[in-house]
Amino acid sequence: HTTKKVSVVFVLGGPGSGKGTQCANIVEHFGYTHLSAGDLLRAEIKSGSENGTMIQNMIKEGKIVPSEVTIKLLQRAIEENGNDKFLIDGFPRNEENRAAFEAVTGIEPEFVLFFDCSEEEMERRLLCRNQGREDDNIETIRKRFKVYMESSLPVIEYYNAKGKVKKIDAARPVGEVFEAVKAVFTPPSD
Ligand code: UP5
Ligand code: MG
Repeated sequence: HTTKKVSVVFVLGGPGSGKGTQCANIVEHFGYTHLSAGDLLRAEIKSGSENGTMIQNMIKEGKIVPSEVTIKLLQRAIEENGNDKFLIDGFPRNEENRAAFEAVTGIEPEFVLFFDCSEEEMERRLLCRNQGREDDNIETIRKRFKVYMESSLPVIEYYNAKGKVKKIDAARPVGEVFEAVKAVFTPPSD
């Protein structure tokens, strides 16, 4: 188990729903540390690690990287950081990710922030992102949507059944989405 006592929010939603964009805003306003599982995996490819080629191939196919790889990266990032509040963006992506993370780290999320957006809008955003991501082409985007529907949505359903999901309409402009996000992180005043 992770020895540190930490507070974790899972930030979930389809490819292009705005997880990274909104996490940057949350960091600025609420003092969390942002850990994007996808960014950690892409950094692992760049570092030339022994798993790099495997990770690269899986991302190109829109497939979910074996959980022990992703969990190790997340756990290391948590332990190396002085903060005790983390946004974990884009993880867990399937039931096995979820169960393994809980078993290995002993961490349960405070809540799950869920960015709900139509596939049509997500596709539009990904196709005009233009940041050179190898998975932002229409063939891979379709595969990512399929994996999201089949494997990732059930994780959101799991937490929804536990009353832990804060659902945000993410199809609106960035500023409007952040207004809704702020309300989730701001304790009610009386
Ligand atoms: N944009 C954002 N918000 C907008 C708004 N409200 N209105 C208009 N435009 C908006 O946004 C995407 C684009 O849309 C940007 O250009 C942005 O400016 C614009 P972004 O904030 O980047 O969306 P995000 O949800 O973060 O999209 P991303 O593509 O990162 O989501 P994915 O979940 O697909 O990507 P991730 O990096 O998490 O994973 C990539 C791959 O890694 C996976 O497919 C998988 O192969 C692998 N992976 C694992 O195997 N395991 C993991 O645990 C994690 C990843
Ligand atoms: Mg992202």
